[in-house]
Amino acid sequence: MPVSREILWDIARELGFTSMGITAPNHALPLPGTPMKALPFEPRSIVALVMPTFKWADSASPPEKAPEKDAAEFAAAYIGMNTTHHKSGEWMERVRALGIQAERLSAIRSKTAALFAGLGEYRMNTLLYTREHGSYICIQVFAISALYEPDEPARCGNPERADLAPGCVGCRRCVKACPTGALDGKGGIDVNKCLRFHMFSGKPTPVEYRRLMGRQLIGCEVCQFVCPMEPPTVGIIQREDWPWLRMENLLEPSTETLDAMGKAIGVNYARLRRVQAQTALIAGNFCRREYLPPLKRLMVVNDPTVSEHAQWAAERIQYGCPE
Ligand code: B12
Ligand code: SF4
Ligand code: SF4
Repeated sequence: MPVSREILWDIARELGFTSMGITAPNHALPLPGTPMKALPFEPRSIVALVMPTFKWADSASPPEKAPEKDAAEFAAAYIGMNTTHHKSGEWMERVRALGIQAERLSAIRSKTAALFAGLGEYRMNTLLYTREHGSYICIQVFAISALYEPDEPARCGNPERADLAPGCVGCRRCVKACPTGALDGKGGIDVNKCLRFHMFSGKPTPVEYRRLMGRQLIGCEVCQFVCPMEPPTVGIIQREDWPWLRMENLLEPSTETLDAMGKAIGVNYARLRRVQAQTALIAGNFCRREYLPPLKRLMVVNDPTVSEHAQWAAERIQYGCPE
């Protein structure tokens, strides 16, 4: 007996997904420069699942405004993205248990697949907007061996260049608000200018962007939270006083700190040297002399990004802080 589409959706809904769309395998396009993973079966449908993420209740402050609290900061969306990753893994296992082969596709263009699966529209900040949750979503895409009727694509005739959704052309709030001018005002982005691109990249952040990192450990959402098209239904969560976010724990994190971080935002971020590299920039932005001893130790670790960031931070604290 073939498994109906409704059954796949029932499983997704039970796990917390708010939409599911289906498109044809030719709309699963590889990320530029990334070869497509060979699948152990012939994919007959592509399934895109969407789960809402979060905004902080007190709304994200622009990263350059370093507050008094002695802790780093991160975009609340990463909590939701971590949950979505785990829940979509559960979805895959339950679909497999029905006799359908399924594989997660991480190295494909998720927004394009979701556009073709009719799940949302493309806006000038380069994000996909769903009706219910705007761009505060996480998309997960799977290839499956069962054949289903594809959904109607939403405004996406050309996979290389989606049409911009109405309302975007005259607004430009995201373009004006981006601290680095990364958005080109036509729907494209210069990733080398995007702050998020430099966080946790493993490479030194260009000097001109280091102060703009403020106390942000991971994520930038300036071009999202200024957008008037974000619906009020976006999930709101309260910040907590997480010990793993405190500077005293982040500069030289213990295994417990990294474990707690991994549980909250995903193990792929809880990597010692990546954490230290970003935290060194934050320490420089806090401009507190008490960070000099750990920064001096980081200056001599065997990681060129960590040591360069630590050197920059130490010099700033010693000679360049505002009065
Ligand atoms: C690499 C990457 C980044 C890079 C580059 C982002 C970018 N906009 O290219 C960096 C590190 C900067 C980044 C940042 C963020 N990211 Co990111 N990222 C990715 C990743 C892994 C690949 C994206 C990519 O390179 N696609 C390649 C392009 C060619 O494919 P595409 O994006 O599908 O293609 C569409 C557009 O490029 C468009 N297009 C291309 N050129 C042009 C030109 C014009 C004029 C027009 C109109 C359209 C257009 O047409 C295509 C649609 O058909 C995806 C996950 C994935 N596997 O797709 C997440 C993903 C896009 N990121 C996501 C998120 C949430 C973010 C952040 C908000 C996280 C944060 N809070 O910091 C920021 C937002 C920054 C921003 N404004 O984009 C979500 C987006 C959800 C959504 N609502 O769209 C994704 C889908 C992850 C997920 N699992 O949900 N990200
Ligand atoms: S801020 Fe304005 S231009 Fe930018 S994505 Fe939102 S509606 Fe479009
Ligand atoms: S994520 Fe931040 S730096 Fe990147 S485009 Fe948006 S506002 Fe600009």
